[in-house]
Amino acid sequence: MNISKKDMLLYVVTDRSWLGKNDLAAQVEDTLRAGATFVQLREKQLDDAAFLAEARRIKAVTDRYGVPFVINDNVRVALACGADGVHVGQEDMEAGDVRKLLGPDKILGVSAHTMEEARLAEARGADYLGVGAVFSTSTKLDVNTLPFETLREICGAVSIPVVAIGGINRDNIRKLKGSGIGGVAVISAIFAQPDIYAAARELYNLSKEVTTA
Ligand code: 3NM
Repeated sequence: MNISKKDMLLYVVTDRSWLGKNDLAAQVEDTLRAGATFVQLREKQLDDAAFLAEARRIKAVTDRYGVPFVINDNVRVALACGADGVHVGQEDMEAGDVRKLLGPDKILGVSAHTMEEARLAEARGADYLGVGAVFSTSTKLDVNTLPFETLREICGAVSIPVVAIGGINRDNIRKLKGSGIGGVAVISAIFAQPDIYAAARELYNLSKEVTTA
């Protein structure tokens, strides 16, 4: 699927760690009301049946808003729920294998942390790249932070959109200005906040500022 740079503007990645008694689909809807342009369901603990049930609930919401919906690292769940695609990391299934399973029309997103990974992912059929960690993060422990210059070089070297990820919040997002990213992918600066709508709305407005610079 052809993904445009503007689809990356505010890319939300779900996380149930802060959910408590709240409902993830309702939280995702709050981000969509605030302007989120892309949703990734990321579940590291659920079995396939629970993952699929949650995926169906979230997809019903993203469909209503006409926003692309991808599943993190689980092609079976993505195909079963009819998601728009899959996002894989470097430690997950290899991008070319995922593309074969998905076919040409679904969205394939790939995480890249170096220029080499970025070029390879594009060659293997990625539609967009998640590049990070641009700032230090405690949400994912096995990632290093990447210099601004590397982010800028990757954006200039590939012809698919790039979304920055890792530790992005209202205080540091402006530092990404001039990098060439299409937008920001965010977990804790949205889902760990008491007011999800307000947090997402602020980041949406800030991302517009940063990406039109
Ligand atoms: N991937 P937060 S950083 C899921 O660098 C993920 O590839 C990263 O969460 C990468 O917005 C990251 O809370 C965590 O920092 C992002």
